[in-house]
Amino acid sequence: MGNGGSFWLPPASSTVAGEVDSIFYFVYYASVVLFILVIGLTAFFVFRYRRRGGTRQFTSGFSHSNVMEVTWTVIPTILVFVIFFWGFNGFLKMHVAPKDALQIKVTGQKWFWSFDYPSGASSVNEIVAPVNKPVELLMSSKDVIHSFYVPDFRVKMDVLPNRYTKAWFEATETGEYNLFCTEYCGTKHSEMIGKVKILSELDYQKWLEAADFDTTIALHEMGERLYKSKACVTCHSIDGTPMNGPSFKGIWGKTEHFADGSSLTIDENYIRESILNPNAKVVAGFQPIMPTYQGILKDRHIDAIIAYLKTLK
Ligand code: HEC
Ligand SMILES: [Cu+2]
Repeated sequence: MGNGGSFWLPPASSTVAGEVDSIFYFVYYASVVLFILVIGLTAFFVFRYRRRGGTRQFTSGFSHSNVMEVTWTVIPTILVFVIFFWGFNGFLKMHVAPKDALQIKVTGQKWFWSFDYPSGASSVNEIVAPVNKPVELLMSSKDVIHSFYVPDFRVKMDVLPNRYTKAWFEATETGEYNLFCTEYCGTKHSEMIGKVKILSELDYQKWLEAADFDTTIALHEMGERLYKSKACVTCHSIDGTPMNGPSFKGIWGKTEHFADGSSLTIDENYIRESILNPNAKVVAGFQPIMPTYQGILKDRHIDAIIAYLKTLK
């Protein structure tokens, strides 16, 4: 046992792993003891009562022994009960996430994993979570059945299409852990391998902030992604058609008129204000239904959206 793992089990790096391992070792050592007892006695009797010399020896008429029958009924029954209640208790613990768990959405599809975080960030093939904090996984599949398995956490749960399944873990150490798909899901099943990256709370927050901000692509492309992923697309078109909100087509530099009769030329500060405090100025002819993105979009995201809006001539 212990964190280095053993011949039988990988390192134990989650809060439930210790108990899973204890039950495993209990069953394992009980089996070893019974194996030695049964095979040992068999071997001993075979030797002790082997045929010797020319004369045949017979035992006296012997039908049964109450003491032995009660013993070999009661002891295994107790063992089975212990394993059942211990295991059932552990099963419940592993299936009911603590109330304050952080929820991460897990999506399996041929042949990779994707993850969505409460902040709106997302990642592919690498699930990032803070240490010493319960994390609940809400899982579904886009195609066939997959299975989410992190050996070091002793967490394993099927991921199904058309249904949500849940699992949870609380990592006890920072580091990187293997994530496997353990349900054969097609030709590249064996390559459906990911990582669980456990960070300190601080690093996790930093990661979240950076996660939504890919530095390998241009700012306006990032803005376009955010336009789609942050649901702007449900209320704002880019082809000039007004929807719940005004279209973004040609928005840059145009003069906007507001419900209170005032007007201004659309610039960076106005867009920033529209995103963080949408009701400060309500565009004439529209309802003040835009949600605030305060706390959801960071400054960098707003920069990206502004860059994108500038491209929509
Ligand atoms: C639920 C619908 C809805 C969503 C989602 C939404 N908006 Fe809006 N938005 C509106 C409405 C309605 C208005 C006009 C009323 C107002 O000014 O509050 C508006 C106005 C705006 C304006 C001012 C437009 C103009 O022509 O003056 C900007 C800029 C804007 N939204 C940006 C965004 C961005 C960026 C997102 C996504 C991060 C977003 N909105 C998501 C409904 C929405
Ligand atoms: Cu799979």
